[in-house]
Amino acid sequence: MTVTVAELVGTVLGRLGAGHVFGVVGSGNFHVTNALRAAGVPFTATRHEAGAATAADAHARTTGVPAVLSVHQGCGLTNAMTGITEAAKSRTPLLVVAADTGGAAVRSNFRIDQDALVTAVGAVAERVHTPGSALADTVRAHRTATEQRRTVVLNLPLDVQAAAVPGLDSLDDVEVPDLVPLAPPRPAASSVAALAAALAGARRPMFVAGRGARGAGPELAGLAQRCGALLATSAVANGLFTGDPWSLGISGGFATPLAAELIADADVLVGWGCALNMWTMRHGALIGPDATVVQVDLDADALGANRPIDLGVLGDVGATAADVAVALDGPGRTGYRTDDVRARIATAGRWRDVPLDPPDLTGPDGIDPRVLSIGLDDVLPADRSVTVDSGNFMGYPAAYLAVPDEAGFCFTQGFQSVGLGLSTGIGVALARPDRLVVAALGDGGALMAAAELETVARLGLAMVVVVYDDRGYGAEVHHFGPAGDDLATVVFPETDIAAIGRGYGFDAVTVRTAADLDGVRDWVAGPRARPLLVDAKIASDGGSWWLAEAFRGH
Ligand SMILES: Cc1ncc(C[n+]2csc(CCOP(=O)(O)OP(=O)(O)O)c2C)c(N)n1
Repeated sequence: MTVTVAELVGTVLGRLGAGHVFGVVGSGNFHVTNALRAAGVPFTATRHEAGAATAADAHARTTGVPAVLSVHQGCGLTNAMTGITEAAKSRTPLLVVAADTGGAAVRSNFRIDQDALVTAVGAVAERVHTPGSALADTVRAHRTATEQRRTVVLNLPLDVQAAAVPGLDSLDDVEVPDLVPLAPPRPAASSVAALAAALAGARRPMFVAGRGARGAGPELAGLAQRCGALLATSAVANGLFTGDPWSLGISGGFATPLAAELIADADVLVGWGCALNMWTMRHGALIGPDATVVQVDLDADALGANRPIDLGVLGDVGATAADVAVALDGPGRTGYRTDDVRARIATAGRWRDVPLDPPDLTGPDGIDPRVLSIGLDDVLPADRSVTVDSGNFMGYPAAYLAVPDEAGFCFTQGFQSVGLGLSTGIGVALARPDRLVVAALGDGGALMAAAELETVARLGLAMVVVVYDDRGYGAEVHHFGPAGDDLATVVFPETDIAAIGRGYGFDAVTVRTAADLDGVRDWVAGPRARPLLVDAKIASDGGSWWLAEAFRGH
């Protein structure tokens, strides 16, 4: 009896707790993927490696458990590179099991420098070097992914994969080391004292929570209550404070007018696991000229990276919030939490409370995207997860579709790539099968990822795919149109995306007016035996202001 390296690697990753494996299986990753499955890790086949990479990324973000992406050598890996880059930039703990050509196969068609490729995009290149080191190599890759929150590509050369593991007769004899869970790093006592002093002296403290604050909502809400702070999130952390009467929702380009006003008026602004980048701070416009700016982050190089800060605290967000709450002695403070502010948040805290300006644009070209989004928010069940692709349309679902909590929003925008929203929805749907996924896409992103409509239909996922169809690359149309540029490269004839959806096995509704949302209502009320595609033909908004804002940074 022998055990191959491929069998060992899959088994070890399964025993180490991989959550789910996504991939496109070819000869090079066939055995290792089956070993993962045999070790109890569920496998999902997508129709393109790009879809597998992003579904794995979204699954890991939603569950907090590292996911696995399995790809063929060479072209399987290159097909997955955009999703791998997104995961690497977003510090997703993701393990990519990548077949690689054998060391002597120097003329193989599949041969590329896989280490250089993945290193170039910010992932960590790891390798199973020899049959004898396979266990240690695999454990090391897993530790880097989980403990350092990195996207790690574990290259598996075909010759090493096929070799027998020396001295191992049965997979039952594999001794996988127990990994010691690491406590979240606590901040220095001097940093805790300095932040407590800043908050004690604040009249209008404001907390903006980012990706690094996910999971620490209760600690932050508790501290905010003690010091009288208002709460907001970056787009990626949307949902963290859902239901809190002092929450302003998303800070930045998607912020409501009230949120923007109150954030800009803060005298102490604390970014918790939040980069305070151009998106979240509107190029700094949301930071008052005299505001004291504090940043709390696990990574030293994140502190002050985008905006000048007055205080940087190195530490885990939850641990820091808990320690500062202890240091803030005495009775709780009113701070920003006045009756007036509370009443204003209650009446104008959500985008749907803000009167449409300009008024409803619904006309011959289609439905106003705001009216569409508000209508969908009304019709679709509240127990939902929302994923959003990139494009001019992207603020509408982010701003108007309420989410129940932070797991209810997954925003794969670290690389700002069009085409990831649908596969993000697949990963989230498998991570949270109890919820309906609403995947909001532009027509560009929808058609770029269309192959994964088959995956959604085949798996029978509880999903509504909403396509904001403006018959073109709206972001470009609105950016270049006003200057009189030739737009022939970025406009397209109308496509019957509903018919495409039906072809893949979806129910589908074409929406041109608010009345057409009855078709969505009927689907929600029915058995929902098949996923739904909403092909919304939208009227032009003349260019969304958050995108105009973003282009200032290009
Ligand atoms: C992979 C990729 N290619 C190109 C771009 C540049 N780009 C940004 S937005 C956009 C248009 C997207 O069109 P669509 O999905 O229909 O959304 P819309 O802007 O029309 O709302 C393009 C091509 C990008 N961000 N990512």
